[in-house]
Amino acid sequence: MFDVLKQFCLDGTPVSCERYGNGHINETYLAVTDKNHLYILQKINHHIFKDVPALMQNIASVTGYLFDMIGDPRRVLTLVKTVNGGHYLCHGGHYFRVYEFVTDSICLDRAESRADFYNSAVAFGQFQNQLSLFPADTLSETIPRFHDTPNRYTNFKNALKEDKLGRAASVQKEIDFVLAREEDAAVMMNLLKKGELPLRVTHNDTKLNNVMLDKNTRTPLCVIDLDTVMPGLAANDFGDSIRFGASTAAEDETDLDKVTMSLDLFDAYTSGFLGACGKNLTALEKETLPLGAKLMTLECGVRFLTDYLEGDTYFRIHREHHNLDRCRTQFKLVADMENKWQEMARIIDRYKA
Ligand code: ADP
Ligand code: GN1
Ligand code: MG
Repeated sequence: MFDVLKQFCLDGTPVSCERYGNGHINETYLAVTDKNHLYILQKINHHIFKDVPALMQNIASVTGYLFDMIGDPRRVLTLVKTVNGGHYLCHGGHYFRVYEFVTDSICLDRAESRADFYNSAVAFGQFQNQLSLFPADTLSETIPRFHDTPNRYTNFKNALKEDKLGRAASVQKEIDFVLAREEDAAVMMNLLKKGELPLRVTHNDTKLNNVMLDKNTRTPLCVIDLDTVMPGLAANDFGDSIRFGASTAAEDETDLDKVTMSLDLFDAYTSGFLGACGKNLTALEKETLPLGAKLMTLECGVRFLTDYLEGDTYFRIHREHHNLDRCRTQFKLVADMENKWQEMARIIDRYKA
């Protein structure tokens, strides 16, 4: 990695470079120089992001736009240029980029308090606001049909038909769960197709560990992991945050009794998100926020199950059946949301004004 780092304009000479973070997609490293300057180095997963130049152009334009607006490198993810003036490096058949490390920050896999989760909602709500006038047509679609849930169903059914590893027979319960919800899965995309929901510039991967909070005040600094910033639905950004952050357990918890969707955390997120960007959302966008939560969770479960059937080629796994464990927590959350549907709608009602 030192060969790679040499090709970027760093403050000092790198003295260490270690694997870092819990992302499922890219390979992330923390690099430190002899001047004690911290950087994030990432090997971009080009099997997933097939057009890296277009991806990096998206990130450079979005972060440049935000920097012009905000002007503080702790409050905007900041790319470090290569010695040749580029935004990324191609080396040995792999693509690399470097970001300024967001200093004096924390990045959480679980909210340690209601306030932490509220603050992550403010971060994503503000991000949505800040990009509300960004020219969406200049962004490339880095992963086509990323949150097209019916298309995720098609991929799932193909994987099921192929059943490459002979795993389908052991997951019949999960397969039935998916198939029973096929009609619901299309509702959001149908509203979009009918022109009833607007496309906005959205983040599309609004996990809690894609937000940096200030270490001392625990208030929002910036949103990171901008690989999937592209036109999308506001309710999906809301929903993906609920999926991950309002769960009472980790995404890969094996004791499903521990996995529920916390209404208290749902309330906290709704108040932070709508407080930050609610004035820009239409009545139907607000009304469909609970549906966004359910469909992002269902879709993610379907994606984990598909990957399990296909032999774990997409999401990085750390143990056998990891994707199946992840799928099961998602379906447990979906079922829990179905039981709490009225309460979720009431919470939205409370904050929508
Ligand atoms: P992935 O797409 O694999 O999730 P991320 O861009 O989210 O990759 O990075 C993985 C982790 O690395 C993040 O969850 C966070 O902990 C850390 N990280 C990423 N960028 C920064 C940054 N600029 N400053 C500090 N930590 C970062
Ligand atoms: C991936 O990159 P990361 O770990 O923040 C995935 C998301 C999933 C998430 C599930 C580009 O997010 O879509 O919701 O895992 N990112 C991509 O934890 O597929
Ligand atoms: Mg991430």
